[in-house]
Amino acid sequence: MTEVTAIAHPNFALIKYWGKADSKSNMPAMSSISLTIDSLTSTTKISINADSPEDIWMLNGKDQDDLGRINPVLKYLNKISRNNSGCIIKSENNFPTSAGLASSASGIASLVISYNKLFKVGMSFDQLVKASMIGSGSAPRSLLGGFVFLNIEDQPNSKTILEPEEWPLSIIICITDDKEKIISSREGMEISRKTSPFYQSWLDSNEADIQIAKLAIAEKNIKSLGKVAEKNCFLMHKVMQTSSPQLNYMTERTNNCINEIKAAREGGVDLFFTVDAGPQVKIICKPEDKELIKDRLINKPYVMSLVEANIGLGARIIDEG
Ligand code: 2P0
Repeated sequence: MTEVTAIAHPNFALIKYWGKADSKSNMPAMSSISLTIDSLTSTTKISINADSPEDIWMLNGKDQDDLGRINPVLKYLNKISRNNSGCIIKSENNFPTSAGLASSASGIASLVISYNKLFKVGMSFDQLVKASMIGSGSAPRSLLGGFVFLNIEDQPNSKTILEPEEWPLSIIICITDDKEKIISSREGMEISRKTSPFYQSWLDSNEADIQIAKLAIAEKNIKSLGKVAEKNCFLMHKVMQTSSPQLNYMTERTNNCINEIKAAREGGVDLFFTVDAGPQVKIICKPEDKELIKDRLINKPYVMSLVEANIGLGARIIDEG
């Protein structure tokens, strides 16, 4: 085997992670629950660098001068596999990078899975979780499909709590702006942890939100899941907006989009939304309501494009040779 290609999907958190317990292992300070998003993909092709022990990383066809957040992941993987070879890593995202669409989670998950296969490391699932977490605190969620619970109590553990086919919801992603964000999530989380007066109450509310969301998912109750997901999302943005400097990932376009979605809900459509560290709005709805919601949004001046998705599978190998 000289080359392996893996694919992973981003995930959108319904109960969110914003703040770290430990910046070295990149361990989140709270548990989270996410949905894996099938139509957005990160594909990573990895091969051995026969010419040098250096690692080379290309992202979306461009050579990266700096290995950035993949460097500590590679160091950890090299250590546990006792590998001294350099790698050539080619990553492609079929969606905007660093724009609040969780590209680092899917990018890192696909890297870890492909490395494990190429070097026949045979990592346990716990090791896959640890390796991905070093690269991105939300990446262990992209290892798996469906509704995923990343529990940080004791040993961090990621598990699917409902498979994609068990509750086939639709997701509509409203891209309102595809520019890269100015303050990365990593930087923003540290700013919030150190400065927001609401950070402690954000931490304190995590356990209750997790329990409510888990029950709503088990009951497949879109109304109660939506209620807790939106509450959790707004508290995270309140923490961001009360940080110093202020972190405003939501824009006027985001708010316009939310108002339109709320109007659809008031008109009787079962749906809810969430917004991450970027201006995009993610709508979760029943498949039969998807077209109606798209029709309401498609020609709005604050919507650049709409992307449809279903709940996706976990990270997996798609080619080896
Ligand atoms: C989440 N986000 O739970 C939250 C909601 C953004 C807002 O996880 O520093 O790229 O690499 O662990 O995982 C985005 O942060 O940050 C994120 P690092 P990551 O999805």
